[in-house]
Amino acid sequence: MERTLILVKPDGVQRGLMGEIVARFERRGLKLLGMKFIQMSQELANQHYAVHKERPFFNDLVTYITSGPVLAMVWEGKDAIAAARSTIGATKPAEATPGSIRGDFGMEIGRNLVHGSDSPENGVKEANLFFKPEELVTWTRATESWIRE
Ligand code: D4T
Repeated sequence: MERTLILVKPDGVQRGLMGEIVARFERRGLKLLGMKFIQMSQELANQHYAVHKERPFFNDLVTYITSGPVLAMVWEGKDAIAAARSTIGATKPAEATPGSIRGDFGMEIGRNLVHGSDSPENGVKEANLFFKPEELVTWTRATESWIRE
């Protein structure tokens, strides 16, 4: 089983797209383990985007992600990373496939609405960065056998 940290970024929150975005992961068949609405601190943003520290867009990235509240979630499933990333769409929304979140709602890389972990290792790492173990719920989904063989 893989885990992915999904963030509805400040633009998604401000534009009233939280419900729309959550619904897409839910309908896809991923299982929600935890969710919280938070204002990210500078420190958390620096940690979350540490891999981009040397990139020219790093400061803009931190300013953007801390510019308002975000909805942080952990979703679980077999192949959760790939499934979530295809639901999200390409990093540059102008190139994202219609039907993906960024392809349906986005225009700019600096306003790309959603974050999703890019590997199983980062999924676990990022879930642990945003959530304490007791904030993630272990539960049985009644529809499991209709989603998974
Ligand atoms: P996130 O991490 O937000 O889910 O985005 P992606 O996984 O799709 O893309 P990424 O890690 O390559 O980039 C992280 C973040 O940086 C912004 N960015 C990226 C940017 O502003 N300019 C750039 O040239 C790149 C490559 C967008 C997403």
